[in-house]
Parts: sequence; structure tokens; C-alpha cells
Amino acid sequence: MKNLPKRQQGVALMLVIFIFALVSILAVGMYNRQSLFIQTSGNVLAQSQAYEYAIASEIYGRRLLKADWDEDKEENEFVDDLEQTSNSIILPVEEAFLEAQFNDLQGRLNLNDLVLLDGTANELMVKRFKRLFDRLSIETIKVDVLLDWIDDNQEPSNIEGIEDGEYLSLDPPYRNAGQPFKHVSELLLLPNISQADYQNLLLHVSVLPQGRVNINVNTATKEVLQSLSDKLSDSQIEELIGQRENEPWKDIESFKADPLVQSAGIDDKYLGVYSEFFEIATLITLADRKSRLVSVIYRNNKDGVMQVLFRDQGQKYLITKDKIAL
Ligand SMILES: [Ca+2]
Ligand SMILES: [Ca+2]
Repeated sequence: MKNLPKRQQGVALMLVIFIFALVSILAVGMYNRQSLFIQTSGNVLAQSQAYEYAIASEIYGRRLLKADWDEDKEENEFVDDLEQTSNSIILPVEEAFLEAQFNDLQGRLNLNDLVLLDGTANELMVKRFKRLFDRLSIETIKVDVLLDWIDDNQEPSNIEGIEDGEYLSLDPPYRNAGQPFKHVSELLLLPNISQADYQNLLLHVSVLPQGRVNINVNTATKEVLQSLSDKLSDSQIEELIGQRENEPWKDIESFKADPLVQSAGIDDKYLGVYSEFFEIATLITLADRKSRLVSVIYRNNKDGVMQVLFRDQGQKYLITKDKIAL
């Protein structure tokens, strides 16, 4: 540049600075895109890794259910109690932290059993649900509203029921289902239900096939047991629970023969001592992210064969039981 006049040297310098600036802008742009790409790939990788851990937890859970069935088969005594399902487990795994619990879905009241297969109200179950709602102090939703949600007629049940007429006057308007519940979160579609009542109910109600599932008295929650009669006091319920912890009922006859059950006048209809529907709920924490999976498992009591009925990654309140470390 020595031989160039001063003016031209200045132009060349400006050009160099301009090119340098341009290259820097491009480089920063490329760097940003690259880091975003690396972060996105990292997220996707962590997500699928967490999902694989959750699936592994489900498979392990299914093995436990099978082993449990095999044992019952050997003894020819099909009984499911709370022994294996009363706690949640925590387990550190490579790079992640796993929390999981079993839920016996037959320890809860099946929403779909509010209605019989012929479409009419199941009065015994309606009574049980009303007692459960009283027991849990559920105020923002009425049992009759649930009943009308499922039945496929348009006549409101009793005084508190509501049908399409009410739903269509809501903003936005919609219709009720007129069919069995498909998922427990449908409860949130019922007008005015509070989040607190919903969460409270989640632990005591289930969504299972209509007209074929018994309530397992060995795994029923305290509130569900109490819903079987209005003659059971708190202390009597505690006594019953203490008894079943010592020795679960082997069949429904021995449950019926219990003096406490007799004095409470419990109707043994839709009651049983074993379960076929379970939930395996898993929460994985990996790289500061939470990944959730709830698998609903059907274990056929006749042959022990298992089916995953569905998998749900959208549930929030998964781990509810006391934790034990493995
Ligand atoms: Ca109705
Ligand atoms: Ca209806």
C-alpha cells in the first residue's frame, strides 16, 4: 500500500474493516445457529432418553405384576393387597433420577359404574359415590352431574343433574358426553369443578370398563371403604384397615363374615379381593427436565397375560405415596 496515494489507502482500509465486520456478523450468526442446534439436539436426546427410562420402569413393573400373579396361581389363591403398592420407590439411575409407584385402580370407585350397561343409573354405585363425595367434602361437583355426563338420555337425574340444555347455555357452549368416561381428566369438563376437588377425587376414582370391574376391598382407599356404608365410624374403619394389614381377605365371603362388615350392613355387590387393572406411574428427572409416564395395565386374572391399555405423558400429579429408596 506504500505506493498508493493516502486517499486510496484509506479506502482500502475501510474495505478491510467492512469485510471484517461482515465476516464477524456471519460468524456470530453461524455460531448462534449452531448452539441452538446443539441445544435442540440435546433436548431431543434427553427427552427420548428419559422416555426410555420410563418405559423400562413400566416393563419392570409389568414383570412384578406377572411374578405376583404366578405366585397367586401357585397357591391357587388370587388376592391383591396393598403390601406391594403402598409406597413409591426412588432410584438414582445413570444421569437421571427415577420415581415410580403402582396404583391399584380397583381400590377406587369406577366412574363408569354409575351407569348400568342398559343405560339406567346404578343406584348402589350412586349411593357409594355420594358417600365418597361427602367424605371428601367435594362441593363443586354433584354425583348426579356425573351420572348425566355418562348416560345417553337427556333427562336430568334427580334434582341436581344437568343435561345438554345447561351445557349449551355455557360460554363457550358444548354438549355432555352421553357415553362412558375415556379418561379421568374429563372431570375437568364438568361445569364449576374446582382444581382442589379434582385433585382430591383423582386418588379415589378411576375410569375403567363399565359393568365388569369389582372394587378390591383389600386395596380400597380408606374413603372408598367408608363409602360402602354410612354406618362405619372412623374408628371402625381404622379397625378394618388394621385387620386387612394383618391379613388380607382371601375371598369376599370372609369379608362378608367380618363382624364389623356385618354390623355396617355392607352390600357385597361389585366387591372383590383381587385386581386386574393397575397404573404404573413414573417420573424421571434428567438434566433438569421432568418426564412423566402413566401406563394403564390390564392383567387378565385367568391367564396372567398383560396388556398396556394406554400410555399417558400428560398427567401432573404422579407420585403421591411415601417414598422408599431402592
Ligand atoms: Ca340423564
Ligand atoms: Ca346424559
